[in-house]
Amino acid sequence: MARHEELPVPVFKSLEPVYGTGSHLEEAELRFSKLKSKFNEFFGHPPDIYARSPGRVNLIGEHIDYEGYSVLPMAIRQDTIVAIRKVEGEKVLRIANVNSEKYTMCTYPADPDQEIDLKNHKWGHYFICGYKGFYEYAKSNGRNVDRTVGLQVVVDGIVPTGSGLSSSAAFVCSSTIAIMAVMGENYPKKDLAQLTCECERHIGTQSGGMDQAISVMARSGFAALIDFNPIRATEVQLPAGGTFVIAHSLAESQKAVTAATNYNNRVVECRLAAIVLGIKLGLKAEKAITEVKTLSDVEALCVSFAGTRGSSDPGLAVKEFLKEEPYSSEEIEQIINEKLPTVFANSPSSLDVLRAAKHFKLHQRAAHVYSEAKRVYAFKDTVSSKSSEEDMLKKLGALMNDSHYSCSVLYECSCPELEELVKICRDNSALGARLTGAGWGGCAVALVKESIVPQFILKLKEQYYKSRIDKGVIKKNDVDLYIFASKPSSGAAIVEV
Ligand code: NG1
Repeated sequence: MARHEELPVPVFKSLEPVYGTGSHLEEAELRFSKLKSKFNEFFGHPPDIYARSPGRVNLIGEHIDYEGYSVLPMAIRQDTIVAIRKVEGEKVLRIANVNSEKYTMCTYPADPDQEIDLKNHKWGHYFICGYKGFYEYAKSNGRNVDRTVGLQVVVDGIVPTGSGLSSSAAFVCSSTIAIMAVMGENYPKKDLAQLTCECERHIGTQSGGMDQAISVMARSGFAALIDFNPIRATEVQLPAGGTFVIAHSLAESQKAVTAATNYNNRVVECRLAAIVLGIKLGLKAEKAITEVKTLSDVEALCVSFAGTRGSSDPGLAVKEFLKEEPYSSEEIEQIINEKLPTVFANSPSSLDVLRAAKHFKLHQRAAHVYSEAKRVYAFKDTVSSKSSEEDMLKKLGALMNDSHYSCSVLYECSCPELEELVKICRDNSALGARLTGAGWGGCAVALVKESIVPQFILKLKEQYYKSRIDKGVIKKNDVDLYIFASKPSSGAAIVEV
């Protein structure tokens, strides 16, 4: 039997296989019917087809997917639905949103080769990522698809934006799949995971692939260990007595806007750390610059160095060869015998990083990546071990706490609001709590014993959200949008209703 990631995206004629039964199904039915009438309002026709793709919460493995390391997320119930209709001969893409006040209609030419105007950020750009990605994939696989067809689109997304729950990937994946479906195509899920990861980079972030992979490949009831190169998802059954509670810090992180100093900055720092380590461990500078892209590329060298000290921890090489004080550009250029803008000449977004950076913290970033990569396997091994559930939950919580410490202190992707929230989670008996997703705002995830979830949520409402409601940051009636328990949900689907 084919592994499930080899299969195409499932096509359903009803909503139950995606949303289950009960209140979630009722909510989905309402959304689909509202989406259909909005589509009619905008375009005077019903859509041809729908595609949906979920957001995700990353349980452990932060900022390591782009370094080639496995991560362990689960899909959440909140998703983006894209309703779409093909309009032959119109040569225009019209992208509307059910929330038309916040997201006004965007119009683009029906041209798969168009460049995305990054200096002028628009919400519709994420759809264009999917549009370009679909055609890039079709072209490289010799598929003959009409390149001039017009599209009418209405989007309904309920993954909170800027929250570290992958609203962007949910949007890019549902867009790509909707376009693919309306064009009469369907590709293996693992190819879609790869192509959506690559095409989201058109927005200017150097995305690692976790979000798209879990959004496309998730299976209801399971978290997944996601490996890269090649992309693969292995189901992970979580212990029944623990629940993951997601809580928004209410600090919005605008990843695309802050990329040069935050997300892409870390990608560049990791690459530089990897090149410097490679050189210190014996590679010729020229070879290191051309061949070393990620810290996983030099892991074997680091491990064999550690072997000389009776260890297998790549972190030993970090301690030995990367100084803790930040490096200036000049210091790195001296070690690698090349100008930094030359190293990154093919990557405009990395050049933006170089222009914005004052210094580079190579030691801290590499130490985070190698230790976080180990924690992912420790998490996976704990879940599949024979320990008692009590012990298992304790260990998972401790790993989450260690991950948070590393993100906060070494990777510096936390913020004061997340620190306060994580502390409140721990003070209220969470077994572990950490920031999730890119950080610099967005959500925390806490592992909580199933039996205390309602009290836990209540306490957080009192201790974190009440003062923010009083200050008018959020409305009292909306608080359940910002803190909720989550079970692993299903991945992307095409819906014909
Ligand atoms: P979010 O939380 O969606 O901003 C981002 C990246 C991931 C991963 C995490 C950090 C995108 C689309 N997603 O996630 O690939 O690197 O940060 O672990 O860029």
